[in-house]
Amino acid sequence: MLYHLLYPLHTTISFFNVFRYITFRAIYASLTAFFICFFMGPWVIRKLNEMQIGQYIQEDGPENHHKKAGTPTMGGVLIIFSVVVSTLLWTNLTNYYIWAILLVTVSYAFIGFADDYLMLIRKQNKGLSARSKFLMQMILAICTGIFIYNCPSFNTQLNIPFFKNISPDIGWGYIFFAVIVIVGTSNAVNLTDGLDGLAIGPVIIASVTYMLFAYVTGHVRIAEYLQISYVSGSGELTIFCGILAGAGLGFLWFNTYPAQIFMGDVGSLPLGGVIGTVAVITKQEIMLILVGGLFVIEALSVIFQVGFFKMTNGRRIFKMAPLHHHFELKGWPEPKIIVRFWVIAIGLALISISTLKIR
Ligand code: 57M
Repeated sequence: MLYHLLYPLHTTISFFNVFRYITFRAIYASLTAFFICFFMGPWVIRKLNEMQIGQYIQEDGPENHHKKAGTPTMGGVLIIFSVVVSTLLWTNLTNYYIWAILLVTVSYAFIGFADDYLMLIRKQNKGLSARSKFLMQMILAICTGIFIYNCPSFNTQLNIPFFKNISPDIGWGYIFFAVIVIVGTSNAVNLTDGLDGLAIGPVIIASVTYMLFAYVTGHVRIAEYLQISYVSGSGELTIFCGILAGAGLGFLWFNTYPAQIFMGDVGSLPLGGVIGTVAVITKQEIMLILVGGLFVIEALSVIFQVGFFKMTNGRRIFKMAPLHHHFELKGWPEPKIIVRFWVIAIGLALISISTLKIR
C-alpha cells in the first residue's frame, strides 16, 4: 500500500522515486517485519501465557525437553501477522506472484493453527490426523500450482542447475512438480522445528538466498548474463523474501536458546510452504535441495529411520529421528547442535549461490 500511495507522488516530489526500486523496498520491508516481531513479541508471549497456550511435551522425547513444558507456543501467529502486514505495505499488489505467495502463507497458517489448537484443547501431542493435514496441504498446493501455471509470465521449462542447455518443458506436469516442492518443504521445516531456533535460523538463511535468486530471476539483463530463466515479475519476491528474513530475525530474538516462545505448526507449515513456493516461481526448485539442505537432511533422517524401523522390526539407524534428537541423545548440548546445524545451512546456501556462475 505504501508503494501504491507514495510512488505516484514522485511526479511532484522526486524523492518518492525510490519506492520504485525493489532493493529499497526490500530493505525497509524487512526492517518493518523485524520491528513488528521485535516490539510485539513480549506482548504476544504475555498473552499466550495468560491464555495458557503452552507446549505439551511428549513423554518419550529426550530428557532435556521435559523442562520446556508450558513454553508458550503458536508464536507463528506473530510471524505470519508481521509477514502479511509488511507484504501488504511494501509490495506491488498488482503482481500475481505476491497473491500466490499470500495464498500459501495464510492458508497453510490456517492448517497449522487448526493442528495447534486441537493439540491444545486435547492437551496432548495429537492435533489433526497426519492424513487430513497432508490432504489439506495437497489441495492448497494444487490450487497454488494451478494459479502459478496460469500466470502470464510463467513458463513451464524446468531449470536444471549446471546444465544451461537442458531445460525440458514439462507442461502441466509443472503443477504436480510444484505440489511436491511446496508440500515437501512445508513438512521438512515442520520436522526440523524441534530445538530452539533450529528451524527459524535456516528459514532466514534460505530467505536471504532466495532474495538473491528472486532478484536475478526477475531482472532481464542479469538473468540473461547468468543464463538463467527470466521470470517477469518475480523480482517482487525479493521484497517478500526480505520480509521473511526480517520477521524470522525478530522471532529468533525470542526463540533463541532458551526459547521464550515456540512457533508451533501455525509457523512451521506456512514458512516451509512459502519457501517452496518462492523456489517454484523463481524456477530454482532443484536448487532448494541445497538452499534448504538442512531441511532435506532432517526429512531424510526420518524417512530412513522409519523405513529401517519398519523393515527390521524395531531396529534403528539413529538413536532417534529427526537427526537433531540423535545428537541430543549422544549428549551434545542443545546450543551446540543448533549452531552447528546453522553453520551447515550457511555453507550449503553459499554453495548454491556459487552455482549461479557454474554453468
Ligand atoms: C513435530 N514437534 C516437536 C513446537 C514447534 C514421523 C516422526 C518422525 C514425526 C515427528 C514429529 O511429530 N514431528 C513434527 C515436531 C515439538 O515442537 C512443537 O511442534 C512445533 C513444530 N511443529 O513449534 O510447537 C517439540 O520440539 C521442541 N522444540 C524446541 N524448541 C523449539 O523452538 O525445543 C520445538 C521448537 C517441542 C519442544 O520440545 O515440544 C517435537 O519434536 O515433538 N516425531 C518426532 O519427532 C518423534 N520422533 C520419533 O518418534 N522417532 C522415532 C521414529 C521411528 C519415528 C525414532 O526415531 O525412534 C520424537 N519427538 C519427540 N519425542 N518430541 C520422539 C519423541
